[in-house]
Amino acid sequence: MCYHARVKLIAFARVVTFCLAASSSASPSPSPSPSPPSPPAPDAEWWRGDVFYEIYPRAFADSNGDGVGDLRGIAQHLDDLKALGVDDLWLTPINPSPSEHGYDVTDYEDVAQDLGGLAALDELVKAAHARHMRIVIDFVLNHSSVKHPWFTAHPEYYVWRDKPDDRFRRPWDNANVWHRAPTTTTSTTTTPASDRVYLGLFWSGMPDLNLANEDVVKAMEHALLFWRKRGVDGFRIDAARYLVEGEDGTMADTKATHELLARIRRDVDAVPPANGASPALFIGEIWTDDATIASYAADVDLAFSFGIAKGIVDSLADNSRSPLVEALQSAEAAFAVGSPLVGDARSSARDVSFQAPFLTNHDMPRIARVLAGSPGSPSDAAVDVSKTAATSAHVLDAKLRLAAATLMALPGTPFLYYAEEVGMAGAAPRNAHDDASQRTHLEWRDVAAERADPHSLWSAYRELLALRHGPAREVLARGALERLHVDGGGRGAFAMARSAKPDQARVVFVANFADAPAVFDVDAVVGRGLAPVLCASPVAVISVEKEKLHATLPAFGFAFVELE
Ligand SMILES: [Ca+2]
Repeated sequence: MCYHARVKLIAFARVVTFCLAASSSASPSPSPSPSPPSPPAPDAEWWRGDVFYEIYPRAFADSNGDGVGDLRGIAQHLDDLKALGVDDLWLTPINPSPSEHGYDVTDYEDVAQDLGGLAALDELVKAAHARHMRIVIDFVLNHSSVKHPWFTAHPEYYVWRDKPDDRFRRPWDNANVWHRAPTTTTSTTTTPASDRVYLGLFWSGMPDLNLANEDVVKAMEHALLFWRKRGVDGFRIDAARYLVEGEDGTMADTKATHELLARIRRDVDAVPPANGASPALFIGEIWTDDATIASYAADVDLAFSFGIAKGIVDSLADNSRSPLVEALQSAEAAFAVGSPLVGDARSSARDVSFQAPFLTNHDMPRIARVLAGSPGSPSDAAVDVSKTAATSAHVLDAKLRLAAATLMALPGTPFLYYAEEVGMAGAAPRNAHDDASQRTHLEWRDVAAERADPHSLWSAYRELLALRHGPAREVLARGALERLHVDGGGRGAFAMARSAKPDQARVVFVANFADAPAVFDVDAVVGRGLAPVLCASPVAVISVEKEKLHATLPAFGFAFVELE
């Protein structure tokens, strides 16, 4: 559904079809065979320009038929991900844990046996590096499982009070965060239930680690270096804004939390990479407003753009550009110092490429479910062969393509959530806490069918990811973003420019978030009549005349246009 054509619109009609991926010199070929081991020169910020793919390992691919996805299953599908255009992987927690999601860790220096253990991780890292792909793992720094041996052997590793301290509340819902320790018995000790309470921000099963205790920080740094020695390329720091509480009950964004993040990155970076690892990437889960996210720019390398994610999904749910525009305005204010490509000397940390935009992740209803109807509605799973259902399936498909296009048009390092590229909707959640519904099993026969169809959503994703590996790679990843005024077109009409340098080549992204066709002009486009369309939805018509770009887009249509 994407096409690549250079169209000289003013001088004379000339259409030369070419493949951006094949013309790329900026990245390895997306050939499905393993690339020869000639790694590119080490880049301290290798992630800039890459496309990441978040995997929930237990639902991705099962290598041994026990019904549980595992790390060898991921290794077997690296070439499939490479063919899609994925550069690097983020794995949600792989450590031993009593839960399926794994965010309550019982051993920070081991891999769960059902995922294949440490040997499988070593194999996966080696197989990924052979393809120039990097592996980033979830690192749960804020809390452990209540079943971690530390909880009984080292109570000083946790945060205790004689009675609940009501100054400490859970920030997002004001819930109690103090929990009474259960009676626990091990082979050597029995710890009776006491009147003392421990801090557990998320739930009683995940006590917060006392990261003001130097012994705890040392233990966690030991674990980080354990993974680095095995070749792991980076860490997604879970709950990164909640690490160290203030004495007064401040739960988030304390000075001590900033200092801790900066320190562990410095200490890890001081150890040379081993086993083929690249310089370590630290990405923060800092789920809050953009200004606060930006305050972490000196502490971590990348931060997820939660506001942008909501803006894209809401714009598609509401058939309006407004939520996306508001999200971009917020990001512009937070990351106002511009782009490294534009040459702003102050931009080293707070530039636009600090952002890691995405659509949805493992903590959210999947985008295909949100856009198909209200999340949780049991009726959306009903089979309906009426014309209405067929139409809505077509609309959903178009919306998912526009979501992916918008994601690839934005600055920073984009993250996909596994199976978004095949429109997987996940299960209908049974209640508000049923987050397992976002982590349903990927059906590989569905992927195979989508790959075989050049008009499928998977194929659209492949074309869009190719933009990130073609000549526009640098400007899309690191260029400045300028929202452009649109003249006409209704509430769905949207335009922005991505610029490497002022008054030089730039990519203009035009889109229509409404459910009816849109015809509009984009002002302030300095073109010279040459308007190569890099990628576009079907039936999009773009022309450039008299310094205006004229767009005719179907419902949920889009186009990437390169202006020279
Ligand atoms: Ca398995």
